Amino acid sequence: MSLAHLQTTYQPLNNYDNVSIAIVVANWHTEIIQKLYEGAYTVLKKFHVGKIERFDVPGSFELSFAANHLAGYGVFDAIICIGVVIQGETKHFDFICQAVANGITNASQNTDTPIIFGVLTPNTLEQAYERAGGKYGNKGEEAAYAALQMIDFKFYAQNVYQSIQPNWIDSQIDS
Ligand code: RBF
Repeated sequence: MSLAHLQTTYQPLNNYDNVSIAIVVANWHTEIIQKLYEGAYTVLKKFHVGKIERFDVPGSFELSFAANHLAGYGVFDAIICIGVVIQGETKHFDFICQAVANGITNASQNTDTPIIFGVLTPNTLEQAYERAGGKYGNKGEEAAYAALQMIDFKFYAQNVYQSIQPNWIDSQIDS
């Protein structure tokens, strides 16, 4: 079973009227990027996300800087990064993919903001099209579902656990 099936059947839980989501778009392979962006935007609109803002950066390498910077303002509930890096074209592939994957992971953890990895890393342009509204679906849509799922995750965890004291505090008081 493909992961795409699992992700797109996630049923978003919240009311998203007050939610703000940034979509950061790397301007390489712009036709594919546009399809991924539209896929993400359509899903967010479908679930009535209150504010969707697009930011453009030169290439995928810049995605993690932009996401980290935007997350620092604390106004976005999630940030979706969209890019396409084609393996066959460049030795830069490994550098760019590693950098953006690590950069997004760090930015997400440092800012406590879900930052979604919507970066295609196929071998060929054709494989990229297949994942941007072709036979393997639209990874931009999946990125939008991932953002909503992570917003729901944070919302749930904060509501359930924020008021609960960690166990070690009880043991301090008892002793
Ligand atoms: N950016 C992408 O988003 N996708 C690419 O496939 C891509 N290929 C690149 C190939 C080369 C040789 C170079 C120099 C850059 C490439 N970039 C690509 C741009 C890169 O992410 C970044 O914007 C620039 O290196 C400027 O920091």
